[in-house]
Amino acid sequence: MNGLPPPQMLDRISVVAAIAEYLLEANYRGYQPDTRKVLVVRKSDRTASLREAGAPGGKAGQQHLGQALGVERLRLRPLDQRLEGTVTAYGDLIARHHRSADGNPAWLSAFLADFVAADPRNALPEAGHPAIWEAPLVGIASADDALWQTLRQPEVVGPMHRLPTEWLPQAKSVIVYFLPYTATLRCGYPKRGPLPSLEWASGRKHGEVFNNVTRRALLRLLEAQGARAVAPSIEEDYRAINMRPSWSERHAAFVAGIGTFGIHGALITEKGCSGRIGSVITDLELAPTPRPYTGIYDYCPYPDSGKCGACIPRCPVNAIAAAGRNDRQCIEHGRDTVGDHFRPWGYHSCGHCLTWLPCVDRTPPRTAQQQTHS
Ligand code: B12
Ligand code: SF4
Ligand code: SF4
Repeated sequence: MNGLPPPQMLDRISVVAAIAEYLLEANYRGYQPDTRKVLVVRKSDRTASLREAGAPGGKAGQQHLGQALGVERLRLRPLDQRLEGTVTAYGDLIARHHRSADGNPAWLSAFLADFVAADPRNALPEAGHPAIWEAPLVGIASADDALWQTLRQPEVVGPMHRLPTEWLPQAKSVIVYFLPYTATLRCGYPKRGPLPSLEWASGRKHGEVFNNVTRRALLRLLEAQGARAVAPSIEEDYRAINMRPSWSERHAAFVAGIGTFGIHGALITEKGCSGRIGSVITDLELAPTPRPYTGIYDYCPYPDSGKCGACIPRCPVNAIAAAGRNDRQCIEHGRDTVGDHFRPWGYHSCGHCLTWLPCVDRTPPRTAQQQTHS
């Protein structure tokens, strides 16, 4: 297909991982996925028996799923019964991580690092199942930080951006993490041409599924410590209208001391910009991470000195310019050009501005030359 080798067939591990994920979601309070989800999520694995079998919902769906997997009777719990207190795939990991009474958030970084390293879902379904994410960077912001009000200004995000206390009335802290792509995914991205690699396109899709799993794992960890917690991006009433979200994880990361923006739009952190972001609001009092910057572009040399600018010619559709970004061009390229190319896999979205630039895996020096890393 399109000159690219077909992805490898689904194997037992990824089927088990898909079911484990489904069960976790099905038993997470308030989250009621369709039984078809396992089939839909794994459509990209190109397993004919799963794909072609069709996908009814409800009881028929469960029976059908069981048949497709060669299991005589697959019993999923009714969605209205929660498995409170039972062991989850990461239950033992949660049991090993306890918060310290002084609000030091180091236990959160340790939990997330262990989770990303140990969870089998941090893997592509394709050949060799390489890991998608490395250990995340973690930052904490106080729910009272004055910047949350600033984000509501029209030129920043806008009035639809909700305060932490509008997501969780008792909110005290906002936990934000940055998941860096592994070097395998980053370095496999083509240096030239308009398209990402198959692995990157897959990592965009399955990596965000894993990001959701991570958000939920963090909720579970906090709940196990007796705290309340909400992950706005997976809440039912989260919205992004005209590309303006009711909760911006990139801006939340800025507030939590994780990094500043680059002119390409992505957040640049000490581990670079090549990654995705997740966040959880909690009523736990945690020590905020210092913000070692004041300006919104402090980690990108271009606005101050005109140096670097490597992301401008790297964008295949000229969506990045000194004068600002053209988000429509970016959407059309990701949806139409990349989406058409990877249609049989159901993948889309470009990542040129997260690869082969001086800021992809580090904060560039203020006088960055036009050089490429890893
Ligand atoms: C809408 C959206 C898009 C839209 C529009 C992009 C945009 N305008 O931000 C489209 C579809 C084009 C898009 C594309 C991509 N996206 Co997108 N997208 C989002 C989404 C849902 C909201 C982003 C947002 O807040 N937009 C609002 C506008 C206002 O943000 P902004 O223009 O960047 O903000 C500027 C102003 O605020 C200004 N500003 C002015 N005054 C002040 C004052 C202060 C104090 C501050 C802080 C800022 C500020 O500075 C900012 C930078 O210029 C987030 C998920 C989320 N909920 O956070 C993901 C997200 C931003 N996307 C992400 C990614 C990875 C991508 C893509 C690489 C696609 C992909 N492969 O996944 C491309 C990259 C495009 C690019 N160069 O940025 C990641 C970013 C990771 C990172 N390292 O930063 C996010 C966070 C998803 C995630 N959970 O990880 N995306
Ligand atoms: S490539 Fe250079 S100019 Fe572009 S965001 Fe990164 S550091 Fe800034
Ligand atoms: S994701 Fe691709 S199209 Fe969009 S701004 Fe980045 S390089 Fe350009």
